[in-house]
Amino acid sequence: MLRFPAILCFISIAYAADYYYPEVFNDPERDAVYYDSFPEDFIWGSATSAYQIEGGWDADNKGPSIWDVFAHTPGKIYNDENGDVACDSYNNYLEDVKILKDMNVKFYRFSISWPRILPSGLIDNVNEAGISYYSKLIDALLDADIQPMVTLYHWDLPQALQDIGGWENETLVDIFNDYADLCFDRFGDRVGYWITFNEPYVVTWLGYGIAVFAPGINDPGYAPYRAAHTIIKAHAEAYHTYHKKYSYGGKISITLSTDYGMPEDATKQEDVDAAIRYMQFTAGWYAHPIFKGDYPAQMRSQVDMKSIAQGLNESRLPSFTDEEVEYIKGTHDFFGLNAYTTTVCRYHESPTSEVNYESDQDVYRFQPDDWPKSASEWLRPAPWGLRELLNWVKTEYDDPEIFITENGVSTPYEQILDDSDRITYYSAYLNEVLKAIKIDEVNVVGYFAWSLMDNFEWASGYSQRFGLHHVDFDDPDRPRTPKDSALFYRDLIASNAFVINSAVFIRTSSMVILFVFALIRLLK
Ligand code: PNW
Repeated sequence: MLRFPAILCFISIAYAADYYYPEVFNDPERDAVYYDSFPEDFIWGSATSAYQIEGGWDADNKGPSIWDVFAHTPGKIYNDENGDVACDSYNNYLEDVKILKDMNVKFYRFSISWPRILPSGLIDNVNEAGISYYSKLIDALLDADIQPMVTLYHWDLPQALQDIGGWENETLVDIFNDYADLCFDRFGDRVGYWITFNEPYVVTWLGYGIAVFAPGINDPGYAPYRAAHTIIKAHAEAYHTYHKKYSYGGKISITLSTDYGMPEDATKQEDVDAAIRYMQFTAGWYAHPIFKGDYPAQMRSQVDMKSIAQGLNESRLPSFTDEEVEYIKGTHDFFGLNAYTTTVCRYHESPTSEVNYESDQDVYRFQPDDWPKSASEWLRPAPWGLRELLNWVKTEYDDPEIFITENGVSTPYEQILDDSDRITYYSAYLNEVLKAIKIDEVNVVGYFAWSLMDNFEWASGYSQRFGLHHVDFDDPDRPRTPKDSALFYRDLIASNAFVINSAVFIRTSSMVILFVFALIRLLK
């Protein structure tokens, strides 16, 4: 007699909530869809980067970048594809502005190709044709009532600067500053938001550690640390230049990335520590110096300890002088965060013989097989991880203003316009952003969907599509067509909320009534 009402109770609870990935993520406490609105002034945007969309790789005196050289090297990119033409945004930028406008986004994050405006990387030879391209793009955006957020470095270093050692050469601090200064000078009156570097962790690890990205250096124990050290100083110098030399009143910061590191066994302190250490080695590597003045203590001790054990007479992780610490500390006006996925972390002691940035962490990482997939091997949707990550940033970096400067998911080349899996991803992730804002009081002020349109996905070429808009790469005009997800995003921006629909409302309320009745029966 007791059983029937008990079962009814259970069913009513299970069906009262809504889930985006009901088969895997169905914890009512953690995963149930949350209905509420975003703050009124919440910033909605979409993002791209120069090499991934522009094409025009040698147009109008542009110099070659490390990505031009890397992609032109056989065997580096899926199918030997490259960004020579990409979405041809060099010619189609008005089309880009139009599709942004159609979605009603108020912000567009794009990047400037350094060698397009400084072909050799140096300030002594400004390419006015390149300046004019970005100037026209910015004007077109402003005319359409869209604010630009400009990334100065989204990975396409002038090849001439790689020829002198790239980010391993400290002279790039001043050379980058000259480039940044030029951009502030020419565009600063019209650009309110600047990002110095996009995801330096990916630049240094994939580019200098394991050679899967340009410049293709394979030096996993040393080069990433050296390159990162230069990048952090270059960031700080550009930050100071922007605020000291100009008084535009805009904001400038850096965009960092990490997956949310989840301990495999939350009851084991060593797994909890491993997960934190992983995030310190990725985002914290840069965020700690910039927000707190120096590398994370755990990173310092791990790399120092390993270096000593390896018989080296100095740590592979360089040090900042006291003066540098002071100069770097506080060079942020917001926290730019790119977030795509979650990773499970387990403590694992790596052998001392491995002279390698990943081994330095003593962490083994994986993603469970039952998590949903995407077209990218590294990217499995696990939306609750974004809320956790936002809370981590809030706690670790003293409650900064946060822009999610990238978030999105890939689908295979073949899939065309009906991208319901992308809609599920965006719904799930944005719902977690909403929970972080409303329930946890994390100061997330804006969100940029990656990406405005399908584009050159680095070493994966065109095989993985991240776009809200489909691009036909077989057509010389590279026509853009909104996918279902673009329409979804447009509607979400218009409502600025997760609104409960009538079907869900009826189901939820009937489940509540059922629950109350079943409970009364049960208690009788
Ligand atoms: C970011 N990984 O890169 C970049 O900022 C974008 O340019 C890129 O298109 C986007 O994410 C999607 O990949 C990443 O292998 C590239 O872990 C690779 C990885 C992570 C981020």
